Amino acid sequence: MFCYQCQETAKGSGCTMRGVCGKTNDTANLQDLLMYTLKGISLYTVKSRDLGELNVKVDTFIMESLFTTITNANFHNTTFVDRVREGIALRAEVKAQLVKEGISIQDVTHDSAVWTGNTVEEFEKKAEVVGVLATENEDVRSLRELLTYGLKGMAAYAEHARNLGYTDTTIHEFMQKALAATTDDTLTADQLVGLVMECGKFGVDVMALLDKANTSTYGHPEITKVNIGVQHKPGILISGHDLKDMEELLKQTEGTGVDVYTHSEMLPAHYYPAFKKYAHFVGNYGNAWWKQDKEFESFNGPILMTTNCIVPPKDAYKGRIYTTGAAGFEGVTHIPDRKDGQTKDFSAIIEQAKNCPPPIEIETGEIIGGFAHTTVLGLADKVIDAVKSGAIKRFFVMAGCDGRMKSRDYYTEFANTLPKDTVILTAGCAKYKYNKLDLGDIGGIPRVLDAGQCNDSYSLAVIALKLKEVFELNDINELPISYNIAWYEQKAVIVLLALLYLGVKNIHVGPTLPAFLSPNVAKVLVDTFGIGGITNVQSDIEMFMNPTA
Ligand code: SF4
Ligand code: SF3
Repeated sequence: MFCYQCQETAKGSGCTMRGVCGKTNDTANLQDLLMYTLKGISLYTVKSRDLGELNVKVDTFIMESLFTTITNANFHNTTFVDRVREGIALRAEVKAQLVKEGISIQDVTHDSAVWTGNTVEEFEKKAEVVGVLATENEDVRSLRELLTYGLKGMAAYAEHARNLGYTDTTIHEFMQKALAATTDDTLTADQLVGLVMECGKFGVDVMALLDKANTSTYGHPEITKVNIGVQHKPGILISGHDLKDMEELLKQTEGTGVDVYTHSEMLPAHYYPAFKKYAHFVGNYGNAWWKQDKEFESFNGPILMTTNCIVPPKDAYKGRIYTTGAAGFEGVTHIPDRKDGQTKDFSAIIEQAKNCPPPIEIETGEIIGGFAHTTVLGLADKVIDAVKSGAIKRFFVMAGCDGRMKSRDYYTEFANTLPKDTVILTAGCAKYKYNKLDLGDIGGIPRVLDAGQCNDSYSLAVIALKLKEVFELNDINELPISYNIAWYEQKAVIVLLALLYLGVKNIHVGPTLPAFLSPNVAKVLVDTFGIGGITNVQSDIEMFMNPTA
């Protein structure tokens, strides 16, 4: 195996024996083979978007498959074996349809489009030669993987939107064009950079689509205080990012005597008006994903993982973990997808919960959130006055992911050390590094404004664009906003590419720069966009507070 798609990759260069995330050699290889299969299918589908229902079938398959390969989403080998088989069959179907329609496929000769296999042994053998390192030139490899990881993030957001009935076929068309492009040895580095930028454009589109899906379905997030203590009834903990699963779980648990708590990236569900009517939706339990192996045991009840991030479960609570959607883990019960417009069936989880003791309290108090674009723009006058009067000197976008590395304590210290006339704009699980600190407020505006999940970084971009308009600036970079983003997995990659596409410069990314950026590709990002890493809190704050110095 060779995997370097996340921030915690071994030695900052690549996992080769077993993932730091717990992904085994065989799972990693099967994921590589699935990616290869998706590329092969795309080499055919780029020929035509006029295949009717078959295009929809391929769009769905590719989107869901990409999502399963995201860090910490799915560790279940059977999922990947089944998907590779399904992919090969789908590829044959597309091929046959193209031939039937008189579209020439003679130039489709890349191995990913023509290889075949059926047994697990054949798959394992093939997987060994189609991974990331199969691209020998390190700059081409770097650009191909940067693009691919952007697509994985895009696929995750597209799937959440799809689950709420929102799709945009141009996003799928781009995913397939980009996947096919990663097999093309004739593309120059400039052309690949062009595709990476285009990926950012579709990153904006997909986050806007998901924002529309979420807010049209569940209302606009409102300022909300969320209890982080516990109640006295048995509970179900729901984690991940999928709001449709959240809704169905709340409906099915109503009146059962079981409470529902959010975990990690599901916390922002509390901000949506549609979920506030449920009296048994009682709070948030625990912190960011990586602490789950310490916190799930004391929750006592069942835990539903709707997406990433799963940490390989300990025996102490493995029997209480469930996965659904793109998530999966060997030996853990998987709740099947919706069929024919029916809801998912969470009854097994609810039945188990009824027989569990209530959660053990691990902290008390409240956290506040719900500062998505409508809320913040609703406060626009107040915010603008505070900026004009100098009460707010600078905003810090500290969106992204949290992770295990000790070096991430930087973000807690950074938040604590920032001058008191600054405001943090956050989204994603990165917030757990500072959302329980008492950082106070500025004239009633809290100093940490949580817009929501990582995809709600879109809200932060909308706010920035609006402020640019109000202050009549020509360039988004003239705003008193600095970007100090923490990344971990591939959704952070699409968020970053989206910000670059919107013209945001001088974004700092930490705690380390991606291992998949070759020195030359990193140089392009530094020279063109002023991307930088982090150093230490004092120097970085000084640098951010004096941007022209
Ligand atoms: Fe390593 Fe990250 Fe890949 Fe897991 S996802 S194998 S930790 S690089
Ligand atoms: Fe966190 Fe996994 Fe990325 Fe959605 S839950 S931000 S790391």
